[in-house]
Amino acid sequence: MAQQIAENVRALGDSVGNMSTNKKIADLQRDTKDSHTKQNTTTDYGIKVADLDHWLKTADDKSIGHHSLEDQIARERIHRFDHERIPERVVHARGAGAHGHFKLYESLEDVTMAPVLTDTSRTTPIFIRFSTVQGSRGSADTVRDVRGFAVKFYTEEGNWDIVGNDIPVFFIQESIKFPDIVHAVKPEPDREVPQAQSAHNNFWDFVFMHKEATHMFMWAMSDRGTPRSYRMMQGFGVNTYSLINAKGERVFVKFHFTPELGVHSFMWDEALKLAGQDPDFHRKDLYEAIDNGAYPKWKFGVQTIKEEEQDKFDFDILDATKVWPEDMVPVRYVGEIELNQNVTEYFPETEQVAFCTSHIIPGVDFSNDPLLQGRNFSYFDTQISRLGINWEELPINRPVCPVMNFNRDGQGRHTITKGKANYWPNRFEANPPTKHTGTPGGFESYPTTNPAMKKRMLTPKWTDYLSQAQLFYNSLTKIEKLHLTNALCFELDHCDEPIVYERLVTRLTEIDLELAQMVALKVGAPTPQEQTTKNPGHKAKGLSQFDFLPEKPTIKSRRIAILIADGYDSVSYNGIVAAIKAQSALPFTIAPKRQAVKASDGSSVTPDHFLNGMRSTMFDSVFVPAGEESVKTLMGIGLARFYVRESFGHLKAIGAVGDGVKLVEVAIKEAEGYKVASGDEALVNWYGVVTTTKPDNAASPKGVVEMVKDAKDFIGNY
Ligand code: HDD
Repeated sequence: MAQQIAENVRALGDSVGNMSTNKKIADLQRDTKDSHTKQNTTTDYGIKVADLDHWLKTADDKSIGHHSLEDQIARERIHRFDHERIPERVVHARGAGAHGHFKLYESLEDVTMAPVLTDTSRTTPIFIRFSTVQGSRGSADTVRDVRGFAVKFYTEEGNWDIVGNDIPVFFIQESIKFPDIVHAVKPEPDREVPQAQSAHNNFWDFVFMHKEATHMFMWAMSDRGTPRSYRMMQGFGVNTYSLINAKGERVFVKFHFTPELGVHSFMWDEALKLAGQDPDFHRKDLYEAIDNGAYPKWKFGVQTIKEEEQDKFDFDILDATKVWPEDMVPVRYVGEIELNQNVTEYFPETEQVAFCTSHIIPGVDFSNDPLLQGRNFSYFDTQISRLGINWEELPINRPVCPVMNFNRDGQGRHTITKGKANYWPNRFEANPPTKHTGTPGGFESYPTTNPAMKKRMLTPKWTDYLSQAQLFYNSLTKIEKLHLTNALCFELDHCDEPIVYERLVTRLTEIDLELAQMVALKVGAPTPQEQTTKNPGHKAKGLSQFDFLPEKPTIKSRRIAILIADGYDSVSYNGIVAAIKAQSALPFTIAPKRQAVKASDGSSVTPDHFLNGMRSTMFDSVFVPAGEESVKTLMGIGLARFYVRESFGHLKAIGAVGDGVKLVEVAIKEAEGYKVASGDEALVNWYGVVTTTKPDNAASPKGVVEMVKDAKDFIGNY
């Protein structure tokens, strides 16, 4: 089945992987070898090995005696194994990565001289690593957390890294506080709990004590904290960088990546269950989509502000706890990234890839964003403890353009450099610097003037901590607000020190009284009576994720469960499978058993999974084909009824044909007002994870939004 799906989707493929011409993939071939060959095993120093099963020891036919330390082959294997682990990343330890490319379709030469952003004929190889922040390397994918979105562009002018997140703002303004926020969110030091959760005293204590974190925690508690897929979330560079054009002029810039499939999230209940049912859900989802030819794509855009306009905003444009509202500074979309090749081996690629915010190219420069300035120190530094000083020679990290420097030695040095010139200047005039010519040559920092006073401070503009937290909350739809409220209730309920949840409720009272009252009720804090800071009710576009539904509704790459049992109707079953494939989505047959299931006409199919093997949470949608006997069997199985009811509770599209409708009706009968779609038209109108059994409601993004609004009471009570 999986192979059929892959072929089907590939045949339909609307995108060309361009793998053969990807310069980075070609570069990695230098270090890639195939282990599935008949080549004999050797030791690490190359001799062939005669026995891989026994340690050299004294032995005769009756008994075995002492092991011999002499066995250099056994010792080499154990030594090698003992040192396989390297320190995991101090944050963002759990991640998944893939290769792809960046294509520019509109030149940005008015604002930058970087050819990767001006030359529309170029295709630039990229590697992206997505991650969670809090959990360890072995933690679950679907937990509530910020997601990392780190992009390495292998440009002809050197590597350029945008080390971003799926949320456009950050918890703190100054990087000196980074160890505190990370200590506070990570497991508490006495018992090392909780894992991959922000729902604990230390985190909420920290964010209360840092009012500047309010905006970011509102984002993290919104549905952005539980993405449906890495492929369905936005990416933001977060920090303010600069772009420099050929005339030497500067603009400030923020980078954006917006997914072609739209922004979609799990409901909290789904995310919670999936963390147990399949901790690798996001990792597998990325792999599965790329493997099936459904290549994830994002539009790449920039927001720019001219130097002379930098002071015209209420906030400081260098403050990473603030967005630049899109109504004030529109996003200019100029290119596209696509991921089209999975990694060959996780460790040398996804684990050893190392990003640095300081990796910029001529035409891009930093700003005085205090968070960015600190990050520029931290990333290089952390790679040294993780990978050693020669980490930039590792295959995944080395640039595709020539590298020449005076580096020598250090642990794990690979390059062998001929000649005597290991310093500059030298008598051979070897490896001179490149003059900066206005077009990209040698990197030169943009010249700026700075205040003369040396002080530990920020200016008063940085102390407005609440306006954008209010702006964000005001801009959400009702259902998003409800989800955010529920998330805060869950998190604060996990805090057992009253000072923590009571104080946090007072902070919420500065954002929205109703929100604060609801949370107080659920978490056991005193109910606040009045809003303590005025909320002027401003809204902005680009904050609600409903502003990022796909331009064309699509079910491409969505996973659809088809429930059958013996006696199913092969016509409706085959029909739905074909229709799903025709939409480049993935059908999975689920039955009470995994052995062949017989149709009423005598044909049969082997299911992909049995009911308990893959629960409804693993799918975006459920369909029940016709077949009297099949449906009767399913109706008699509690888990089958629960499958449909749980999907309904998670607002997934549910479709049924013929007798299949009975199962759907039985399963969701307690939710009055929802009609069950029947007939072939149901599929045609299935768009997205949040839809209804009413086909006409689900036919457009607007319909989806309306439906979500309609359904809010049901979700609220779920
Ligand atoms: Fe960071 C990793 C994103 C602030 C210090 N960070 C890391 C990764 C991402 C981010 C996506 C994982 C990269 C990968 O996949 O290998 N970090 C951010 C964003 C921030 C941010 C969007 C706010 C704008 N980070 C930040 C600060 C500091 C760090 C203020 C320290 C001063 N971050 C690190 C680090 C990590 C890291 C300790 C751990 C592993 C690594 O760098 O390579 O250096």
